[in-house]
Amino acid sequence: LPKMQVLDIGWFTDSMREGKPVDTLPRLPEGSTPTPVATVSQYACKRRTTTQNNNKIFTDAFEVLAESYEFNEIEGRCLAFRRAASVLKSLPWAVQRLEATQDLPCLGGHTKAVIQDTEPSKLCSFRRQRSCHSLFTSVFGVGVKTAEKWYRRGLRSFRDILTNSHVVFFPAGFLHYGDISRAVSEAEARALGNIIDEAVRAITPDAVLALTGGFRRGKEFGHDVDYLLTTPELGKEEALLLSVIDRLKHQSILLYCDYQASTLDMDQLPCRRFEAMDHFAKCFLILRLEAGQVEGDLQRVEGDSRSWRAVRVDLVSPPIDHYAFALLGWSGSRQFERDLRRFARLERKMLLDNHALYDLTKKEFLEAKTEKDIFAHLGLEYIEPWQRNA
Ligand code: DCT
Ligand code: MG
Repeated sequence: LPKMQVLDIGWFTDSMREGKPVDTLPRLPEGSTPTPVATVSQYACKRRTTTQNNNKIFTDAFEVLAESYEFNEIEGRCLAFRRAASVLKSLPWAVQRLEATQDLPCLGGHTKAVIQDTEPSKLCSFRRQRSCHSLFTSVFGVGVKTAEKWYRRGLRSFRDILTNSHVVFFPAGFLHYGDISRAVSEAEARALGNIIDEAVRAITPDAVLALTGGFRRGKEFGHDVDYLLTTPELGKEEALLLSVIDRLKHQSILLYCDYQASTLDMDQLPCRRFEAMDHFAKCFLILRLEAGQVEGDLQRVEGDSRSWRAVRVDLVSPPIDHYAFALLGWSGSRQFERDLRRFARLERKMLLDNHALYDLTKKEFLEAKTEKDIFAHLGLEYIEPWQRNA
């Protein structure tokens, strides 16, 4: 399909960003022929979604709403807007008129109302609430629940938080705040990859180090860099992770480390809760990255004369026999993972998580050495990592 002119509601998203009141939304032209829509699956794991988003105006608006519903614990609406955003992200064309969306899955009344005209006043108040939420969750270690608690207590700024005696806050979260709230570029991620790879090789030459998260999906920027680290020797992965952390510490590039030991217990699997953190040994790090190690410039504010910046890095160490599941789980996107699990459960009667795939009918775990094995068990066409930006 030819790429079409996007309906101009740029002023609408700009107003949201600037906090201006939004009174009316432009109506979509009436009486025009609907754009033909190829069959689009309701499951993100059956769609191919690259980083090129042709419907950013709409998906941004949906994501503002999804986030607000998440903060207010209205789960159904939150999910509905996330799914709708995800469907629009997968389209190789720009939505020009409402009628064009009529055959698309996951675009219900509420999402259409946003595209058309009914939700603006809500959007505006959501926007104000959201700016506080985003400010708070931008602090490393502060999640949705904590941000919402602070907001309900009437706290609106960092000053409010730091001066409120009832708030138990995390000093580590404010450590290098300026740096870690700034995006990480692909060049910076590559430089970090070289540093970690060098540390890993010095310890175990046959270790497996794999880039996951947004950068594996081809994103140009991310909020952190995610890696899986393991060894072919089963049971040695946790010791390897600890040695790597130790080496980074001795190189004086480890600025912060939150280590979580493995709590993996096969008897407790399969896990039915999607959002639960997996049980692998892992660490949430802040590393020091020198400008000289990066091709091009460091991402920093103008006037910053330091020769380095701090970057958030996650290192996860699954045992080698869980590697494929961990790789698939940590590669994201979150929406892609959510729908993989939903598809497995509803369409295949299987439970999938970051550790394993369990067949409820056969009552057995299905083995996988690669991601392709997992897609095959699920009877799904293989989707490349760069097509998982759902
Ligand atoms: N993930 C997971 N369990 C968690 C946290 C994350 O399985 N408790 C998965 C989902 C996505 C992936 O790991 C990476 O997480 P993020 O870094 O949060 O997402 P991202 O896609 O890499 O986004 P960004 O580019 O902003 O880092
Ligand atoms: Mg990431």
